[in-house]
Amino acid sequence: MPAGTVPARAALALGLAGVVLVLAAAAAAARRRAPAADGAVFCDAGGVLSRGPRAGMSPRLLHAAPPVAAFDDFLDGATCRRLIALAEPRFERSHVEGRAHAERTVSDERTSDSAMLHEPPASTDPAVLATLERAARLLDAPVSHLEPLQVVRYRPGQRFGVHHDSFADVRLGEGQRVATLFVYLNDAQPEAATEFPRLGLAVSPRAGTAVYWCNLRADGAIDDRAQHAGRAPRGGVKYGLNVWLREKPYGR
Ligand SMILES: O=C(O)CCC(=O)C(=O)O
Repeated sequence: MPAGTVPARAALALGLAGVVLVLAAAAAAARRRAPAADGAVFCDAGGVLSRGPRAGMSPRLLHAAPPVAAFDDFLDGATCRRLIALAEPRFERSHVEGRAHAERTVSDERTSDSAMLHEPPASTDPAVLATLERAARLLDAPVSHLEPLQVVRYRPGQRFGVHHDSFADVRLGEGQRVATLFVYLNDAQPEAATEFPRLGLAVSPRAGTAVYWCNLRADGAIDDRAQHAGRAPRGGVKYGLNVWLREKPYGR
């Protein structure tokens, strides 16, 4: 059939539309991976998985899509013990955050204790600075995009029910929590797992292991599959550490 006939033009148009779609998808993916002009960062699981070994941390893929990875050698024992020691005198009843970060309330859904390491001398302790630097290296983000470290403690029966780390309504300059690194600071009972009910995944707490996941989809929408819970130990105590990556620099 000669070029220029109606079916040929239709095929050409379809082909062009396909190319445009592929290019648009590639451009969108690149926009989400590269730091934006305003310094915003996004979750990049592929980058984290390949960067880990270069930064001396071996990933264990716990779930493929969406990716959830464990880095068993994220923190050494001495750093874990130092972070617990810094947190002990600072623990208070944990809060849950409302639709935006500023709204904080006590809830039966979160009965653990939390300690913020956001003020000197804790915030300038070498263990805190080294942990922030290590997380920033793994995430390939500036330390300024990390929230101050938050240590959590669960005594027997204390728990954090199923929740999501990102906010339904983000009005603050630091933007959304795009990714979470949750680090176990001690070996706790397997019952005290971090559970992802939508993924059929439960991670047992082992000292020094960091679990990484994205809270948002590639288009920036909240990824419901990242819902998770901190289960209660039946005996002993579980210590963990939240390292949250924000889209934009976090106001300290
Ligand atoms: O305790 C856990 O295993 C998870 C903790 C958690 O999800 C949180 O503190 O936001």
